[in-house]
Amino acid sequence: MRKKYNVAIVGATGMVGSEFIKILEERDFPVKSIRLLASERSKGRMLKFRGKNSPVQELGEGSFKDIDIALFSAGAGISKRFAPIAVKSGAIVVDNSSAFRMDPKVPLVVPEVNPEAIKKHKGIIANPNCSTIQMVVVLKPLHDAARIKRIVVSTYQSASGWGKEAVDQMWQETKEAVRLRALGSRLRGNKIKRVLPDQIAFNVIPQIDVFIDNRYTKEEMKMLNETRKIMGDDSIRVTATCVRVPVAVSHAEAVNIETEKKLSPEDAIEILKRAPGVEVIDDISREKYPLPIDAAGKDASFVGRIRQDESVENGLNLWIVSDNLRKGAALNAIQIAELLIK
Ligand code: 3JN
Repeated sequence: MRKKYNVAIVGATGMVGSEFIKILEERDFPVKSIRLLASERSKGRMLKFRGKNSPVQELGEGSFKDIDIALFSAGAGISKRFAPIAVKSGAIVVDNSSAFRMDPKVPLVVPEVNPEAIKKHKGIIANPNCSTIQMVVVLKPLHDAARIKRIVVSTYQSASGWGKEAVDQMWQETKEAVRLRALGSRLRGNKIKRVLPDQIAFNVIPQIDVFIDNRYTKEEMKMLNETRKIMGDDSIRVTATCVRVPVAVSHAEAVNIETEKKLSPEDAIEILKRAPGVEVIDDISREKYPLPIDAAGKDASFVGRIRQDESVENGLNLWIVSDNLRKGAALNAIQIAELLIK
């Protein structure tokens, strides 16, 4: 009989938490028992797992007794405090926050890209940032074929990347703007709770996470540092501009790469059609390309608009879209857990 595992979800009531539950069910992960953990606020709420109600418990130091695998998605602060406690209790932690991603002792894993890195884990495995995951799934096979020297990426990130409250903000603002027929101007004097840096309805915001000394945001620097670590190549140059757009689910990215060897768009399409975790949607004669509303709820990193960058010797442009709550978070973490138990 297949071995089964006691699984804990930290942040069970969040948007990624719900995806964890759904994907464990969908993929028939060998779960012996599930422990749903969240803050005191959610204590006692009931969530369904495999048709059975399970109570949400308050996260505490004793939460990890007998747990084999703990999936964390409750922010870096919670991970820093509780992941080491979980490991001490004998669990292996797959952490969705930035807390340990750049720790040289912690593997940062995208199963399609660097599955071998997982072997070096000492109890914690980090799940990369959503924007990084969907990009490297597509770029790794191109890197293997032609060596990527430089990446220039602009993101179009959905509200759910920041969580439920950001989606609520977008929803409330949208209703208010429509009510006032104020689609082309700022909403004023409303009482809508704002968690994003500004109004997101009928707007785009060139800020994700906070600014740091070099005038970039943390999200932009995560894309640089994490890409190098996952691809195992510190020579790749990366520059990112991360933008919030009024989309609920799925991040999109306009990606420009410069390669050492020449790759035609046709070569790239052939390589990507065979790449694990990638789906090519690139039929311009029928005006087909990946869209956030189509990627939502799916597993792949979708790529299209593949074309030559004619401004340089060896360059390509790509458009990459993926469900940020799934491949960008819960699905990637569960694929890591699947590697662990294999
Ligand atoms: O906003 C997005 O689309 C992605 C946000 C990710 C995020 C938000 C707050 C804290 C992270 C992350 O995964 O890097 C963190 C964090 O863990 O630092």
